[in-house]
Amino acid sequence: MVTAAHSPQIACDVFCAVIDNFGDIGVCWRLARQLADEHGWQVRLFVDDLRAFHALCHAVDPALARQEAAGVVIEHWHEPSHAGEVLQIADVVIEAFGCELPPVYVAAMARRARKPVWINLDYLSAEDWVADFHLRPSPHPRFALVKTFFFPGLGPGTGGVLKERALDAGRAAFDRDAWWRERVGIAPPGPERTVVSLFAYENPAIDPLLAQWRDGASPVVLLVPQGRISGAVARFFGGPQFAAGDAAALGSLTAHAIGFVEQPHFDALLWAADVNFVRGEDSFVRAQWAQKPFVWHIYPQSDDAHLPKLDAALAHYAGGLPDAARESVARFWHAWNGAGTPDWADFWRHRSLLEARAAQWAAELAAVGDLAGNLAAHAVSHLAGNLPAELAETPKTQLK
Ligand code: TRH
Repeated sequence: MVTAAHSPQIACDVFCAVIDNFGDIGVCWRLARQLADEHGWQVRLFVDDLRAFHALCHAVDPALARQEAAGVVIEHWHEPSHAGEVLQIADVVIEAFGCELPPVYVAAMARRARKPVWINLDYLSAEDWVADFHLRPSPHPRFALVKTFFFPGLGPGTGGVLKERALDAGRAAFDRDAWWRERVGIAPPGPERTVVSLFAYENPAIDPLLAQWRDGASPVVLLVPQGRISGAVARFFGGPQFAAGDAAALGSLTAHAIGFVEQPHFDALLWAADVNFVRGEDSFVRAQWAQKPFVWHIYPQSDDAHLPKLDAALAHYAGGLPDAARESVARFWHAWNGAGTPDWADFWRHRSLLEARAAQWAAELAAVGDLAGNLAAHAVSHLAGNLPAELAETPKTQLK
């Protein structure tokens, strides 16, 4: 197999259109940094919404057309036709989530002597069909170009999900005590308290769940990054808002609102909690690497197209649990995604099984390989094949 670890000088352009929230840019930013850091690629990231990006990386200035952060060149993709200040075509072109490349860029790709490797990076789905469609080629209708569909997934035969090489070492070195003092301003809760992190969309199931935590026999400490669920938490406690630095308590429940942090600091929240409520795509993946029990608020799609995806993820992750625990996880996830009322006691009585499964599942998922590494290996092997015979001996830097 061709490995991508020693492929310096590969130029890669990633195009990202922000549809909603932080997931599109969240995935692209993580991938771009990984390709630059771990594979030595020269990466340019074209993004149409720099404000969402700024939330994940404060160094990104929404006013700038071109800038650099974390070793990645960032271009504000301000019009559909914009393709960078100087039209240079990269060796590897990644079009994220079906965003359409500027036509002028595609035409220039077709003129390039050495055709770029063109990848359409799709959204993550754990469904079975993904392995059949992963790496399927799609010839361009007019140009001599082939686009390859690259599907993230949770099972063998898919592109896997993103995982930085240093992630597990960072998790092992995590200083829980320091994190609590710095981020929440208190000492970490003792083992008699269950710490829950809550990153979610607006969700009608939040009220019964908060009430169960309030009325439960064992104390719960809730950490809420400021965002779309904050209003509901504020209403529950009877306050006007629940903004970073706010805290509230009712019965057995204590809640702390914390600020939205830059992306590399997000994992620490998951490591600091006993159970993580996550959403969308990227935080869902990070919760799996955190090796803690977790609950997924999937991104809702029209016609309930997200429900089979939820069940497919459950089949992978919860499939390794004994029947009662598996059914309880499925019930709780379904309720958190609109079908029924969540029953915390029913879910959390399986805590030790869920903790054991979380570690086991992370190992199973790691066997699929890291998405950036899988993508880089695919690109490197295809780049060699794309070299025209008359240029085979030409140094790569002269091919641009
Ligand atoms: O923000 P999201 O809901 O994004 C969604 C999904 O990706 C969905 O699949 C997609 O279709 C839709 O957008 C358009 O959830 P996600 O994917 O978890 O992205 C959130 C990002 O925010 C993730 O990279 C983690 C990051 N984050 C921080 O960097 N700091 C924080 O404090 C928090 C809470 C999150």
